[in-house]
Amino acid sequence: MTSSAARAQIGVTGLAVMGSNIARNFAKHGYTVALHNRSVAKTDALLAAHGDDGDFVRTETIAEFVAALEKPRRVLIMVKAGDATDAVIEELAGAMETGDIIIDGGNALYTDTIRREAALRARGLNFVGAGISGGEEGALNGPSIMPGGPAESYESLGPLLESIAAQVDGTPCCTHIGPDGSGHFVKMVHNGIEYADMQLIGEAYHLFRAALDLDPKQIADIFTQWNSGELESYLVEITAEVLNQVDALTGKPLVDVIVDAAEQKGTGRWTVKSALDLGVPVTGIAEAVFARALSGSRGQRAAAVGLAAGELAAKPTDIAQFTEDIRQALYASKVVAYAQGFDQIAAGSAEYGWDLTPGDLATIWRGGCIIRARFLNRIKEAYETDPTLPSLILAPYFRDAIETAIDSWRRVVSTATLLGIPVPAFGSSLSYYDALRAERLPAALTQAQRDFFGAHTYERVDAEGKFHTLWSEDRSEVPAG
Ligand code: NBP
Repeated sequence: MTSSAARAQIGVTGLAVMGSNIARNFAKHGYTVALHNRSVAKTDALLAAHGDDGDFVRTETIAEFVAALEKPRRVLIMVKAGDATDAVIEELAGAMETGDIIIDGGNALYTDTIRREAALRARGLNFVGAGISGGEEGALNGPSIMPGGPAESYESLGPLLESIAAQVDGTPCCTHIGPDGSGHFVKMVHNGIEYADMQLIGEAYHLFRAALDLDPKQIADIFTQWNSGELESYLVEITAEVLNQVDALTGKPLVDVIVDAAEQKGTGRWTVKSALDLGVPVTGIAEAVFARALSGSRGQRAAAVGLAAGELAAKPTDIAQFTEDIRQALYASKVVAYAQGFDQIAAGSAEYGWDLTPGDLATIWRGGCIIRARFLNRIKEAYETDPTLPSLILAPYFRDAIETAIDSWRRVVSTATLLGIPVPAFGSSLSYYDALRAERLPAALTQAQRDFFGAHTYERVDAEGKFHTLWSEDRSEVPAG
């Protein structure tokens, strides 16, 4: 650790778990990193433990911190998202100069990022809202980074970010996403997909236990096996590790001593709220968020235990077949979850004029982040072949995969229902698929009802224009004008 003026290529303020690991990552890549934290103790703790990782500049005040940076200055904020981010931005902006770059690497709500970018642009500063995925380990060894903001700031910032990002097949898991809030929007949807993926894995696990009476160790072996096939992914890999874990206190599988009430920190909820505003059916993500909420309704659940289940069917006897059915159902449902997430990204892009490239996102999610998976190569290829795909499930590879999976998928959803085992994400994904491929939907009846009680009008299949029926009179039909 040395100190001299204006020589650090990057500054990191906010040195908790994420900030300290990203600062170390920059330093390990040969950059001089200026360090700052509200309380100096964290800065000193980082230097004491990892000062040898590279060249750091210790600073105590924002003025010292800004003075330590070469121009244009690049400052990465890694503080608790929300008011803290605004407070830090305000302090930094007062000390920085035209053309300097402030990067928010926290989990900001994308509408906050849009607001902050506009405000800082008006003050001559570049603001980059960068989604960063991968948790502590990714931050240190290579995260997936989704930077939004002005394209010109990426020219100066991009090479640094790309060098510390995860690399897959020689390609960094970082690219300029688009203007203002697009980076945080994409990170938000990424987290939503993560929710869906985890819920689907949870449902597969629950079926193994409740329908096939397998124990966690046996299920871990199945997930390990799956991880060498088309389901290969970080989440499937860690699921096997989690299920193999034994509780040191009781000797039981650790998963059995963990309370079955899941938390949600907010990004899943944000994804669903945004999808509602955009009118995009992200049923898999929504079911995942609601499933966590239901699991957390512990009082209600305790009161409802033992309610009638009705007559339940016999459990499957062909374990190998049903295991394969679950694998297929998981894969097909996962395709649906990603298809819905990419639909939301397309809708956000259109709404905010971001001109996002879906294939780029599949590329930078292949490494560093929680949803990294072999399967993302297929998504990348699908969008490279046809960037205007109406839905991912229409890409030949995924259309064929679902065609292969469909019988298994139906068996899993129907068997689960007959056994009284909840599979909200498997079930809603299958219904979504069936609705999307249906020639006619009951929405015609909905439109008729709306016209009946509210004169909302409807369109006809055989004529242009809007129509209204005088329902309670002679049922005659008149153009709505
Ligand atoms: P936290 O979210 O726990 O935030 C702690 C940091 O914020 C400390 O450095 C703290 O300073 C600073 N801070 C707070 Br709190 N209020 C402040 C204020 N008013 N002014 C200045 N600094 C303030 O840290 P984290 O878990 O490392 O996450 C950092 C960001 O990265 C968050 O936005 C998070 O959502 C995001 N993120 C986290 C993960 C993950 O896996 N944890 C993954 C991806 C993104 P102090 O030391 O003085 O209290």
